[in-house]
Amino acid sequence: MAFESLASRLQATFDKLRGKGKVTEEDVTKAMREVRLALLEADVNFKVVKDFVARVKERAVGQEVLKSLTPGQQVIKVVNDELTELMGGGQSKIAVANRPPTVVMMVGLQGAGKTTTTGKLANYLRGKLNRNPLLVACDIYRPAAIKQLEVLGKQLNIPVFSMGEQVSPVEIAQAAIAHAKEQHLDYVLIDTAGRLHIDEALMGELREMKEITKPHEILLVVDAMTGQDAVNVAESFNDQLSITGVVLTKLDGDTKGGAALSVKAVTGTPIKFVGMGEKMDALEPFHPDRMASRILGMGDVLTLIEKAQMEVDEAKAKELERKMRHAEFTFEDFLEQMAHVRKMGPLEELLGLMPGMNKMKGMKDLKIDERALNRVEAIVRSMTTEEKRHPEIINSSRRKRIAKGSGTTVQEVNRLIKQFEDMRKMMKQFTKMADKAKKKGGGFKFPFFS
Ligand SMILES: Nc1nc2c(ncn2[C@@H]2O[C@H](COP(=O)(O)OP(=O)(O)OP(=O)(O)O)[C@@H](O)[C@H]2O)c(=O)[nH]1
Ligand SMILES: [Mg+2]
Repeated sequence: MAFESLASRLQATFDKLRGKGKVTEEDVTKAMREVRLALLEADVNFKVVKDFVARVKERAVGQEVLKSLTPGQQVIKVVNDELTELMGGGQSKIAVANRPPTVVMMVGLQGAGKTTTTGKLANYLRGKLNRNPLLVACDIYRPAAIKQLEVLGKQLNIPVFSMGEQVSPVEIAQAAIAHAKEQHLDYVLIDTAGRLHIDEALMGELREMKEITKPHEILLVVDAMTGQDAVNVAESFNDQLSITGVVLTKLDGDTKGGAALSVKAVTGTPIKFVGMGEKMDALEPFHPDRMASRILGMGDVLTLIEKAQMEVDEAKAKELERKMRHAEFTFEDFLEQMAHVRKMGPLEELLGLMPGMNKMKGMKDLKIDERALNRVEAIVRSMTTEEKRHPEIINSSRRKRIAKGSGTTVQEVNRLIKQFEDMRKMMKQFTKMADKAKKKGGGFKFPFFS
């Protein structure tokens, strides 16, 4: 996980403060020394660290903290606020033109993830913002670059505009914008060529494209894994092009995180999105506040809630709760739940978002066995509708058939049915306890839904 070592160092520092009834200036100084080292080690820009620590210290040592009731907590809050501020404060959204189409230029060094991000962004715009994007192939230099974008377009079912390799990128971009107007497409995403280093030829071409197409947004794509270099690259691109936003890719890798923390402070340009993987749905809007609390180990509860809400609609959840209470939960519901869980993303990732989870011993190495899940699902899918609704009818010959149909063993089928029955029993018991407590006027809460 990205930020892992920074997060654990900061958390260790603050664990010492958290318990304190009183925090002295010396405590703060000591903690800040540790914070400073942790940030530097995470590859955060030197000057950014210096300013950051100075700001936190000033606020933390001030009256505001020392007179408060839980000073330890207050210091952590100051750090949280300042970290959030460092990354841009609020969320910076993608530009929308008053008159469509909104033109977005994607720029960056070779291999940063421009083309992939262009595809992801189109997918995001259509899926989350209900827009009609057009992908534009302006990388005429790298062999197969056009093809790469066309493949993504096909996969996403989003149109791709290309004119081959003989027409200049600027002309292609112009023609694409005209085409988008004609077709009433509202976003034009221009994928440009990358270079190994920042060179005059590349910048000249990008400046010309900017001049002529007047983009509403110039998104610089940088690879988070490159640490300080990412920030230097951002600075140069910003000097030359006045970029409007940054997309930080490969945050799913184990980057130390320095780039995410320095980019805004150094360039004045906010991070708008982060790339969390190679797949087309692995692009997330960047929320500085959530990232800060994630680094400080408060868990990205908001992201978690949002993910869950997106997938499970409330009425369904209510119905499910009712079923659980009355132990009417069937294997059909079970399948549906599993589909929801899967849609929310890899289980390890979800667990990582829960407060405290990333701190638990062994969590780092925990790999939820997706294969075991697949087998469970196969078993349930091999049941007839009747069996799914009334598991009690599944006798031994049916078990054999289910095992065969799902490519598993009778033992596995037995185990699953046993677990399922146990769960139903448990549900019944909780319901009884809840009813009793209610009669007594007690405050018992159903454990799964509070
Ligand atoms: N893990 C991970 N890989 C990514 C991410 N974004 C891009 N990649 C991978 O990075 C590699 C390069 O991505 P491209 O999109 O081709 O990069 P580019 O900037 O267009 O490269 P050029 O066109 O050669 O300049 C590909 O293998 C992508 O799958 C990300 O967020 N996470
Ligand atoms: Mg590319």
